[in-house]
Amino acid sequence: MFNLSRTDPEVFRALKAEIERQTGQLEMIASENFVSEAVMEAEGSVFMNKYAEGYPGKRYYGGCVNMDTVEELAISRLNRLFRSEYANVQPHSGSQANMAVYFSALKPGDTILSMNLAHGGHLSHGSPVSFSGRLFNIVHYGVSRETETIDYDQVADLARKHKPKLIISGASSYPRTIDFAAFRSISSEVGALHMTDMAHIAGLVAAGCHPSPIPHADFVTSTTHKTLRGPRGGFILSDTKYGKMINSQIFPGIQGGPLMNIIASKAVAFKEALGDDFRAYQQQVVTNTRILAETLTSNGFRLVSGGSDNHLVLVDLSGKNLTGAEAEHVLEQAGITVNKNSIPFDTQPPTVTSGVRIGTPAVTTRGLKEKEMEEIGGHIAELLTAPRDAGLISRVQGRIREICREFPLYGDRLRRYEECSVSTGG
Ligand code: DSN
Repeated sequence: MFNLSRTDPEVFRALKAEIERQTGQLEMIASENFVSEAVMEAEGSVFMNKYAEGYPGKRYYGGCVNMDTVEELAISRLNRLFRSEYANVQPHSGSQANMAVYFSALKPGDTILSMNLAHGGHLSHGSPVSFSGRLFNIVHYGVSRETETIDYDQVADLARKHKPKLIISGASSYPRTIDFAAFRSISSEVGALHMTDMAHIAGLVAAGCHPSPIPHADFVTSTTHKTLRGPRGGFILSDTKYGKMINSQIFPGIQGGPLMNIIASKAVAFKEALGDDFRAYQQQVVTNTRILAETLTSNGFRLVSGGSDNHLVLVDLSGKNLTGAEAEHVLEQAGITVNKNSIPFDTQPPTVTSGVRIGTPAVTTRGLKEKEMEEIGGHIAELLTAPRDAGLISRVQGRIREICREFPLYGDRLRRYEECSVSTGG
C-alpha cells in the first residue's frame, strides 16, 4: 500500500481506518464475510484494466486470452461446486442476476409470486421501490403467524389464484431451511417457472449444510460474498437450455463489460469453496448459530420461528421495550456490528423495526467457535437487557477487543499499513 499512501493519503487513511474497524470489532451482519488474501489479490490486479465484452471464445475485443482463462475457470469451478449444467459469472450483483432472469423469463406486466420483504424476502423480489416491483405484477406470500415459517399452503393457494409466470423461493432474513421441492411442486402444478435466489445460503448449499435448490429450480441466482465468502458480485445457474437466453440478457441486455478482476477473484473463491476446509467452515457456521440461538433463548429472548437452521437468527425485541434501531446502536457501541431488521408482522417502520438480525459467517471465518459464541451471546443478551448502562457497554467493549486480538484477521496487514503511514506521512 506504499503507492496508495503516497498518491492519495485521504483514501489511504480511510482504508486504514476501515481495516482497524473490521479487525477490531465483531462483524455479525448476516450477509457479510471476510475474503482470503488470495481473493483480494486477484481482485486488486491488472485484470481490472481489460475490456472483455462477450463470453469466452466470443469476445468483442482483442487481447482476451487471459480473460477467457479466468472466466472459464470460474464457470467450471462453479458448476462443479453446485453440480449445475450452466453458469454465468458476469452479474455485477445479486439484483442484476435476478434482473437477467426476469428479463429472460418474463415480459413487463407478467406476474411474479415471491416472499414479502417484510417477512424476510428481498427488495429485488418485487418491492415497489425496486425495478422488479415497477416492471412486474407482484403477488407476495409470507410466513404463518403461528410458526413464523413459510406458509406453503398459502404459496399454493396464491399460485392457483394468480397463475404467476415465475415463483421465487429464497430470502434475505429467514432463519429456517427452505423446502425447494415444495416450491417445485407448486410451480409445476400451475405451470410457472421456479427461480431460487440462494444468495444468503449459497455457502451452506455448496457444503451440503442446506438442501440444494439446483434439482428443483429452473434458475438459481446468488451473490458471491455472503456465506460463499467470495468478492462482491453475483452469478446465475440453470439448465443448459436456458444458457443462451441468459447470456444475452446479461450482456448486452443489462450489462456492458464484465468486471474481469472480480471474475478472477470469483474463480479463486470457488476453488476455495471446493476444498474440505470450506465444508468444515460451513458446518461450524451452523453450529455457531445454534449456540448463539440457544444462549439468547436461555437469556429470555424470543427468536423468530423459535430458533435457526442456518447462519442467522432474528431476535424479536417487541417484548423488551427496545427497538431494532436502538439494539443495533448499543451493540455497535460495544463493538458488535449487526443490523436492525423487520420481524414478520412488525408494527414498527423499516427504519426502526422490532428486531435485529445476527449472523455468524464472518466471526466463524475469524475462528470463533462454540465457547466464544456462548460468551458473545451472553454479552448480547446483557447489552440488550440494559442498553443504557454505560459501564456495562464499556466492560463488554473491552472484552470484545480482547477476543478480536485473540482471533486476528488479515495477519499483519494493519502493521504494514501503519509502516506505510509513517514512511509517507500519509
Ligand atoms: N443486503 C443484503 C442483506 O443484507 O441481506 C441482501 O442483498
